[in-house]
Amino acid sequence: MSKREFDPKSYEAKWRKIWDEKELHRTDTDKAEKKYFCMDMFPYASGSGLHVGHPRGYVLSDVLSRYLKNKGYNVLHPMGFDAFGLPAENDAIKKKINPKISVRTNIENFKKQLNCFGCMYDWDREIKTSDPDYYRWTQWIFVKMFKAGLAYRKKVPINWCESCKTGLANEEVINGGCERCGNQVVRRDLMQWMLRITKYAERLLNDLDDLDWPERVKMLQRNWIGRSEGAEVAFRLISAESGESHEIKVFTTRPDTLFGATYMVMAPEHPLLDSIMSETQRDAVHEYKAAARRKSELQRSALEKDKTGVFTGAFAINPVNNEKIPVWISDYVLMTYGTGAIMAVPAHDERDFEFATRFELPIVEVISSPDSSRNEDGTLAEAYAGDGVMVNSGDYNGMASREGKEKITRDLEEKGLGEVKVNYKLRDWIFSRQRYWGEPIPIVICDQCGEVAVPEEELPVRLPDVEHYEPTGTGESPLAAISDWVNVRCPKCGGPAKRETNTMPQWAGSCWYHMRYISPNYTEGMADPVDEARWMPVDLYVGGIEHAILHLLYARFYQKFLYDIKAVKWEEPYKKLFCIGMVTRKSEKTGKVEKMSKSKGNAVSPDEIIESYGTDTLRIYELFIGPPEQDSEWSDRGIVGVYRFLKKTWEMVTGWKDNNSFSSEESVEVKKLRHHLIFNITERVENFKFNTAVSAFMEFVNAVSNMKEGITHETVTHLLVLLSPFAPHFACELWEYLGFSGMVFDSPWPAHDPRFLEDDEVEIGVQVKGKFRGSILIPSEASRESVLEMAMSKDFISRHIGEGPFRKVIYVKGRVLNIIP
Ligand code: ANZ
Ligand code: ZN
Repeated sequence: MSKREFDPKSYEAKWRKIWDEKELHRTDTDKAEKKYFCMDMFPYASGSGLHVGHPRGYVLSDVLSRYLKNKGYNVLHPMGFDAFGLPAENDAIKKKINPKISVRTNIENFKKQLNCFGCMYDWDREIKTSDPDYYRWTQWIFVKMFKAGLAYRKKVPINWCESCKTGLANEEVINGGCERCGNQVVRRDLMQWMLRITKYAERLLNDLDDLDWPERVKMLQRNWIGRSEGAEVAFRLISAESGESHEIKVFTTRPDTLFGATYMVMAPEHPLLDSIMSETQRDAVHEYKAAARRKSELQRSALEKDKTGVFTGAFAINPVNNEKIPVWISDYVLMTYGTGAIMAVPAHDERDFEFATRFELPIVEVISSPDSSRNEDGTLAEAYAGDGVMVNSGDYNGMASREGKEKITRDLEEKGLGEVKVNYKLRDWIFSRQRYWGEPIPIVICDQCGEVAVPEEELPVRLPDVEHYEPTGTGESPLAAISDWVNVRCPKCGGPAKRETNTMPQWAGSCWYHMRYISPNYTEGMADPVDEARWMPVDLYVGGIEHAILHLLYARFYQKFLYDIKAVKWEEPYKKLFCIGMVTRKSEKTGKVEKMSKSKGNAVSPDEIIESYGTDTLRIYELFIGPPEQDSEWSDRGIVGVYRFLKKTWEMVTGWKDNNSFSSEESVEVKKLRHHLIFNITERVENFKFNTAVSAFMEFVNAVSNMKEGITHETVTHLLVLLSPFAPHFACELWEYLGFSGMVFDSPWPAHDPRFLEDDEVEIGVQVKGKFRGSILIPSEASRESVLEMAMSKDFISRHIGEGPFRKVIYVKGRVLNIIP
């Protein structure tokens, strides 16, 4: 019989076809015992296609899914497309093709590529967020939120991207730039739909504790939600001109420093400002307000920025000591946090200290601590923000600041001048986009009735076809120009009304898509309640860290809302999250090692790799490239190495068959190697150490490929079963070549026998310059380095050789060590 060369192209597509015909990847959601829901973050349907960085996560989740399926789990491993939103629309505009069409072709291409990765996706469950049957439910959720008072319309200053010509959510502004295009974001007042995510702040924060998520992601969410506990304290505010008295509240995390409040600062946008400032300061205040408008909140709150401000001419009364303190405005105080005004305590707050130094305002130390840093004259050299003992604080002197914080708050509470208060950094979610390619917001605006939800049975509100889909830049979406779509009857009173023409943001469709996969064709609701109860939550979710506070926070918010209205049974969507590291590569343009991307000119196409080396080589290399949670650099040599490994394995296995060299009994040596392999692969897959799992295969093949006997059918069966999640085509082809019955996937996952894992000990002779100096006992599998180390620890060796390094060390495995110092 002639030798079969290793030629992945000759069999990979064939096997995918067979899997399809056998419907191997269909999941029967009626069978929910031992369920495992394994999901990847679905790709944007943008036009750039996939590069080899993308499948890193897809391969990881697929190997795990295949492994669990083999172990008897009922695995749901779906895939879909995030088809609405900016990435898809910007791509369409660039190509001058209507997004309706370009998205369809992009998805076809994506699917072709995805299919070549050999993943076990159940395509019957494919989701596209731009399908009317899908976005009907995205709109339905919005209507429910509207009815629950969680969706509301408000004129707010928003982050506006001049280049994308749309408003953005706070989460979409990264270091002051647009999340999509990097353009600097400016402020603009627009009537916006908002979602009251702040109502869920406490639960979003607390429930993080129970999630099996990377600590890094939980920390990012905690900081973004930004809970601070303190007090709201009422000051009296005296108008400069009329002498009229107002009440103004400040939020402070340090009520214990109240005696050190030497001035007050209001945000330049504070509504009381106009009624309290003095005539003489009016011009300066207005000028300052105008300047502040031009800055983003991020710029304003940067710690290192020079502090600016203007005196208002008015004074406030400190409630604890009745002292009259000046009221200033400064842009480091934000109108959107706390109450928009602060009591400034320069001795103990860094920003206040800088401000007071600059404007020569008094600094009164009220917390004393040996840790504060001082000038030679004993005054504070910088703000001391820690705890200590209260001083200059009347009756509270001598009290520990922690206690004082509670006592002052209680005392103020009794006098009706303050109360305990918790604040969050989290803001409501700006939910309107002035763009075409998104879910229409299902609201009608009527002169008589105001905002009226489109009746649920009339959903979806379909996105109309348009000629001009480009953003207008006027603050209105292109939908506003389609008058026969815009003008409707009010669902409530039947009078003339207009549709809302803004669309939903990118993230709307991905907030709940996991549930649609469970029952993709269900028409009675967003998800079949029986199946949802059985299949949620998602057991493993794999994706990039860049979604830590966008998608992953929004999806948790949606889930909690849907839970509250009893639309779903589960309160958290994703039980375990795995964040996959990026694939990097040296850019030909810049020479720097950067995240792989088309625009950086350092992308490698998976199509080319598959063409030259086959899918299984790509799959294994994606895992072998490095620890999966870390960024790893692509290497062409690495790919060749993996290809050689598979080729060697191929030649080894076909050689056994061709030469009829299988033994009837496995040798002890092979048995040990096999059980080590079973143990290592199982343990490493379960713990997401996929890169070292690949090394274990390589070591095994290196060890057995030279053996002439002691290999049995069991040896090779187990090797192929273990390999099958990693290299499914390869394993299927060899399985067939060996004439084994059924499919490799149906063969049970082997179990290791711990008795064969223990290393034997052997005695070896140790020589120095070829002269025998004594024997030592070592584990038979010990490496050369560890044998040398063990030898050096023996007195009868070390006295002849010194400490090294040595000219030469020769180790004949299990026999003899010869050291030449
Ligand atoms: C007096 C004080 C004394 C403060 C002290 C701190 C230290 P976090 O932790 O971020 O919640 N603050 C309150 N509202 C503000 C606003 N709208 N813009 C800018 N700063 C504001 O910080 C709360 C603290 O930030 C508050 O506590 C307040 O300054 C300031 F030794 O009040 B503190
Ligand atoms: Zn009406």
